[in-house]
Amino acid sequence: MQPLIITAAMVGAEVTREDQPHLPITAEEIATAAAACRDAGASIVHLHVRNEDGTPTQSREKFAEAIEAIRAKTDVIIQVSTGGAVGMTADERLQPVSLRPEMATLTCGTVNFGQQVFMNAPADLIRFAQELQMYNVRPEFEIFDAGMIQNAMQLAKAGLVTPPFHFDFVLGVPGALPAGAKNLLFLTELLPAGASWSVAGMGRHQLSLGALAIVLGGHVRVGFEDNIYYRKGELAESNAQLVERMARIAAELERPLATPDEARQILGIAIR
Ligand code: KMH
Ligand code: ZN
Repeated sequence: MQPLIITAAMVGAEVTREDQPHLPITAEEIATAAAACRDAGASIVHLHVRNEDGTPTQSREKFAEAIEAIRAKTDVIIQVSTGGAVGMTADERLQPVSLRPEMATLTCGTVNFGQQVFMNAPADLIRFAQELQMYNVRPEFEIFDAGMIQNAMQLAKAGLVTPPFHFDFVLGVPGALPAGAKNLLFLTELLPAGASWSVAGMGRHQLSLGALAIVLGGHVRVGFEDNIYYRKGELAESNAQLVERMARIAAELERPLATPDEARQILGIAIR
């Protein structure tokens, strides 16, 4: 098995300080949380940024500020979000890509997102893939439902994404594929040979699906974007606490953790 890549999704676009008092918001808070997650065993941070008032933004400037602050503290891979928040335009969402981060997400289809719709029209998928290719940014395919794997492979067929392919299964968003062991297994069986994958389980599923992924040879995403609790009724103290727990489980299961450079190798990111 490959060494385990733990991704820390520390901020997201939806969680508020009211929901989770330890949510990092400023560039400095985000960088401090990223360094703590790296120390705890994460090799990627999935990055969203916020305005001063805590609202989500895809501002290029805000991303630049956060990336610079993270870079000053740690060697973790920075994966910017191009999903942003529901309702943002493609132009808005694509802003951080021109900063040439090592990685970015690429959501592979439209999906209900609670009572809202997370729009990713076919033409947008092509545009996002082209933009990532133009700036030499490695994509992570975000898969909210089974058909999205097919959409990702269409982009590959068109030469817009080259192997090695990396998928992230986002399971348990209301309106998308529910979280569960059988759904995760089903998705892994649909992947092209040689692809790597991780799982982002929503809420309590972050723990159980993460543990399953460790056993299956996949990778794991944890953090406040997907889950604010440590256990039922108990908020997590930090993003790093969630990373630490996953690292402990991996150690018990004798799955070594990937360093950022080992993760770069797995993901086809040139070591700079
Ligand atoms: N906030 C969600 C609507 C991504 O980062 O690429 C989209 C999202 C996916 O979080
Ligand atoms: Zn995200």
